[in-house]
Amino acid sequence: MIWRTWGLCLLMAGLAGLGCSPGNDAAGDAETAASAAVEALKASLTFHASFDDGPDAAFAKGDRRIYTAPSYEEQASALPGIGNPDVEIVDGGVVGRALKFNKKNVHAIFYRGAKNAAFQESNWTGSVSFWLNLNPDEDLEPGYCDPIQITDSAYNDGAVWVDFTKDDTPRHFRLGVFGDLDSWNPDGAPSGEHPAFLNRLVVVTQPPFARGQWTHVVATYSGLGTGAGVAKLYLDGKLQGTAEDINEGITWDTEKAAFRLGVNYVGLFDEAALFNRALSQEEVTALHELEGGAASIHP
Ligand SMILES: [Ca+2]
Ligand SMILES: [Ca+2]
Repeated sequence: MIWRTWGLCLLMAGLAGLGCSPGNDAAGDAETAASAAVEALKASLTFHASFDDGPDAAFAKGDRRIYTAPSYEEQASALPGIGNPDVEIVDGGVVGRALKFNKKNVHAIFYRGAKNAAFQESNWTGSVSFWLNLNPDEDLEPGYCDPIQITDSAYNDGAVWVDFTKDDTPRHFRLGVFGDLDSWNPDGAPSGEHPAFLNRLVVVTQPPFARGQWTHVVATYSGLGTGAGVAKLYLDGKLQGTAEDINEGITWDTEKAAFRLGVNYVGLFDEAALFNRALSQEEVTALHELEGGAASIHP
């Protein structure tokens, strides 16, 4: 729209021999671009859990309810609600209230994934956004921790996730996006050490997380299932790295597909949002700066 307006402007200027205002008002241009980005976010939002009025999503294209099962092996027995006494909703979120994991969470706590994440087997494209508040090195218990996973099965089989590593000091923060396991790892070699796994990850070796401070995480993914998938990780609005050549196919059992929260996590978690597009840098910036969080971009 901006370029079209400019083009029209130049045309008008040429015809009338008059100056055109946009170039004289850089602040106005930035404001227009930011409000265009907010409108684009609004049109692409598919899910938002604020935790301000309880654990169910405030906006969702699919099922709004949160579910809990004792573990992901027992996901089929999940019931609505937060069924882990060590997870509660507290004041002091990045906006309003937030989810607090008091102890390492080994329960399955999740939202239904397929519609909320706008999944499709060919050209799945989207973004996930959320905020964390923890000191990873002091607060997490031993082992890997995945603040979010979007998958029907596991981290290595049709999944988008971020994790904190277990053996690094400080713990590294990583983005992983993988299609079907038998496609990217046909030999069935151990996934976590596989070169095709490690070379794919976006790794932040000195992540900025701190207790008492909210850090914004956005992961975008596009073209999954087309043979040319791409994924990007942003922290506090800044691009950290890009994973390219995500070539394998991705299939889901949509009944099992879930937006998993707080896998082995300890700390605060807030403002989980999903979009049906890979957000641009401008849109990630606009999302990062939204007053009032994603409630202000409900369609
Ligand atoms: Ca909140
Ligand atoms: Ca699959």
